Amino acid sequence: MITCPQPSLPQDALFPVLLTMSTEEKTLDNAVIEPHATGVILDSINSIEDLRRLPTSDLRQLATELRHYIIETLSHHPGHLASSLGTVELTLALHYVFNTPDDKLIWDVGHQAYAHKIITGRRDLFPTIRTYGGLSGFPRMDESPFDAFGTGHSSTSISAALGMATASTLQGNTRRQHIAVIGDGSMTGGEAFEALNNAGVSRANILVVLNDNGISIDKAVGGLNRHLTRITASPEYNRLKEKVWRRLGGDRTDPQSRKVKSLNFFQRITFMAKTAALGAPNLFESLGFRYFGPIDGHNIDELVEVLTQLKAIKGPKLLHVVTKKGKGLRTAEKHPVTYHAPGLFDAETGVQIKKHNDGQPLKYQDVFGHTIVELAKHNPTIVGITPAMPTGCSLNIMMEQMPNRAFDVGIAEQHAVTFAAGLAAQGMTPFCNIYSSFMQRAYDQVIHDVALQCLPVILCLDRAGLVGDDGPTHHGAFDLACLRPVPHLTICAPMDEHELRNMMYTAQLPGQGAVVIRYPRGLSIHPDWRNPFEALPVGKGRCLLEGSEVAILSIGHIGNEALAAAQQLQAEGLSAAMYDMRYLKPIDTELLDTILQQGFRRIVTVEDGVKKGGLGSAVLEYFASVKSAKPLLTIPPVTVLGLPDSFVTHGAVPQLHTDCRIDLLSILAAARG
Ligand SMILES: Cc1ncc(C[n+]2csc(CCOP(=O)(O)OP(=O)(O)O)c2C)c(N)n1
Repeated sequence: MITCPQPSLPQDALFPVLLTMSTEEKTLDNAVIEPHATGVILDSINSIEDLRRLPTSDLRQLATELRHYIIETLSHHPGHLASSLGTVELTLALHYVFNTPDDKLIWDVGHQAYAHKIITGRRDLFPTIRTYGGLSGFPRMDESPFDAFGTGHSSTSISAALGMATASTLQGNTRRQHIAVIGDGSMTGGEAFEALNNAGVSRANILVVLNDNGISIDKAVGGLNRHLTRITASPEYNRLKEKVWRRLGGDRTDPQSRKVKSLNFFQRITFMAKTAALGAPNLFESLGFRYFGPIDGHNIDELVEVLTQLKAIKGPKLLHVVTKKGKGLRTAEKHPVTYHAPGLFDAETGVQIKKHNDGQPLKYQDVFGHTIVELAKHNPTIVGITPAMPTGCSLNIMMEQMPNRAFDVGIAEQHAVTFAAGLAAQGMTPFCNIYSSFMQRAYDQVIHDVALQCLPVILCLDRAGLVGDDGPTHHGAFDLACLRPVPHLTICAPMDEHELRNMMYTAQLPGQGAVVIRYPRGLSIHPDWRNPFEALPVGKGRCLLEGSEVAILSIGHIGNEALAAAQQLQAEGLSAAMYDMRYLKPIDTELLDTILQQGFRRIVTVEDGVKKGGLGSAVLEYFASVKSAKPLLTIPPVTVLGLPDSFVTHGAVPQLHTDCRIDLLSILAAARG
């Protein structure tokens, strides 16, 4: 781990001021990036000191060059485009004004931090972003001292900033600044509210920068979104703030101004005026934050001015900036959902370069999306739930066709699960679709609100297994191991999309209880995905290839690799059997008994979750119990293949599978012994 440099004293405090922005100013221009933006200034930024040496008048050009570099690079090295384009000016202003890395800058989620990476000494490595051995797509504390906190999952930044601010106080450092940059989508996450609630009554020296682009990955949802829209769109609100300021005769360029000194009085009046204009108190002020804004997050001069002034204000404060997601690339501005992470695209036109999918199987997520609609047409109790990932998990198909029965609840995994439990308690059949790694957030809700209550919630865990470029924050590594000990759960994983459909069909049949179905990111197997539904025998595995010398047992999509290995071994003359266990819980002990009776020389288990606690563990536990009941029975050696007891880096999935020894060659090697 990289240690942070010793803190140095921040610049002298300037003076506090409230700024406002007229609605005219707030209309963001729609300019595309200047076509010939060269990297003259950017090329000269080799350290943060280089940035701080620039005259403010150069920052605008630097922003243009940064945008150009991000667009150009991501056009052939795919990544999170639109969010990072929206924060270019904000990034420059924050680093220009604050004394990073001593001042702590925390990016929520971190998918918008590309400009931050580029100007903090990682410019030349930027083309390696999200590739194996290259830069991470998210801030990582071991990558740079400027990455004050590792992120990837949303809504953590305010908690982390508050923790750091509290530590600074306890350590006698009252000058250090702690800044959390959080999007309006991430602000809907419960943890962000918990942190606001805590920070608002503290004296912690933190600045929350609310980056309001009016959108999450998909359309923003919920009451907070309405509240922010009312603030940013209310001409009355902004006019009133301006009026109060003028009436006080405020001169924000004069730090000695009598009116500036009467800031508290001014703030009180402003607060009352804003409350009257909004018809409700400003949420953040109600929670104890000093609220500033909204200001134009693309006006770098104003950002620098405001941030400079905010530096001098102690205690919890929130600056509301309005930005445009995809800023600078017209197609991305127009289609921010698609351009959140567009894959390859033409840097000049922004047009996506799509691979031809003709004859290819569907993605698992799309099979889920179509299948839930198909099932819901026949079963009126079925509803769909997603915490902010309707496009990612394809629940948007149901949201379009059955808008009353499909719910995007915001970035709120815990709420999503308990909301599902409530629906189930009233006789509905909820399919709650959550990415495997985000489900970790809702572990207690699964235990306490679903399993303990014996409620028939169907949890569909998308992106299970290694997801590739997003890396350790996003790998679905732990679901099998962490859910297996939970009573009352049925846990299964399909080897292909036909199985996924059948598992979904089976799960919604009466009397099934709580069911977890986990499946991976990416393409399924068969071009013809729409098989007729078939009820599966719950807790039963199947033998896909008979053999007598070696048995390979697997669960889920990785079973295709296991099957290929068994077939290759047979072709080589080694009699390998292959079993798709299908269900981790209840595990098919009858099948395991049969496997033991066959007298295999060796058994190999394969899974794309952590080894500790997953399929291999379940098999070993069962074999140990059999052995203790029948001491004379011979148990063959069992090799467990799965993810190691360490976090797996980012990179292409095949490479990561090789590293983790769950690729074809590793399975072959383990089976040969
Ligand atoms: C716990 C968790 N749930 C879901 C996600 C997936 N996710 C990544 S970015 C994002 C949207 C964030 O919206 P916002 O904060 O407004 O930032 P923007 O993308 O608009 O810049 C979501 C839902 C996540 N990273 N973490």
